[in-house]
Amino acid sequence: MSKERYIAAKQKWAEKQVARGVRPRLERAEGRLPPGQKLTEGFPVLDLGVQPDIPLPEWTLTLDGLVQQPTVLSWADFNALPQVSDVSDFHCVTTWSKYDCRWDGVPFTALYERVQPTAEARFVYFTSYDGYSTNVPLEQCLDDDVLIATRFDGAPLPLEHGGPARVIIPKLYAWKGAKFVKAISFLAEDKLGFWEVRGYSNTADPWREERYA
Ligand SMILES: Nc1nc2c(c(=O)[nH]1)N[C@H]1C(S)=C(S)[C@@H](COP(=O)(O)O)O[C@H]1N2
Ligand SMILES: [Mo]
Repeated sequence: MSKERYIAAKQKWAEKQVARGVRPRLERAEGRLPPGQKLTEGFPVLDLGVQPDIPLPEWTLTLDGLVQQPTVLSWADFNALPQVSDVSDFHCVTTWSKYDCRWDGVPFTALYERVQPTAEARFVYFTSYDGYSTNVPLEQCLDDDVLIATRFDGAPLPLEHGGPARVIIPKLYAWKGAKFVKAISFLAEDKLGFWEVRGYSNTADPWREERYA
């Protein structure tokens, strides 16, 4: 994990804090839909058939693995962390995309700062309250558009879309973003998640159509 990359992410995040509020991603106005995707106006729900309803007083987010400060955050602790607002497009591997999703929540970089991963940490493994899991390289989690969202389109994140908190990683297919997130582990070696062990791509770049391995 290069320090430079972390600092660059922090700087972009700081600029976003200054701008605050919503900043639609206009950069991709041209050719905005990734190959093989269709635009949807609705917001389909994809899950494993279980939507775990965790009462907020019982909700925790565990941050562990190769970190200097292993932490279990309560809902209050989590919401006391720095906040960010971001608008991004959402691409599901089943070929639907949704434009201009507005997410509010805690930037991944804030969690990174809180737990201070060791130099050995290079991968992140997410687990969820419904038994789901997924994995992403740490560098990609440090992009300024990666957050743990608690609000969608200005309202608390509904349970069906992963409330109370879900991971959003706009540059990857949406299965890389864990709904109902419960734990985030920092690892030296990559560890495949729920769909990754079932043949989905490990890299999941919608612009390269990395759907299945
Ligand atoms: N915990 C959990 N997270 C998950 C999933 C899941 O089944 N369980 N499905 C993934 C998939 S395949 C997609 S496309 C998105 C769907 O998010 P949505 O239901 O809000 O559209 O969540 C991802 N995160
Ligand atoms: Mo998906």
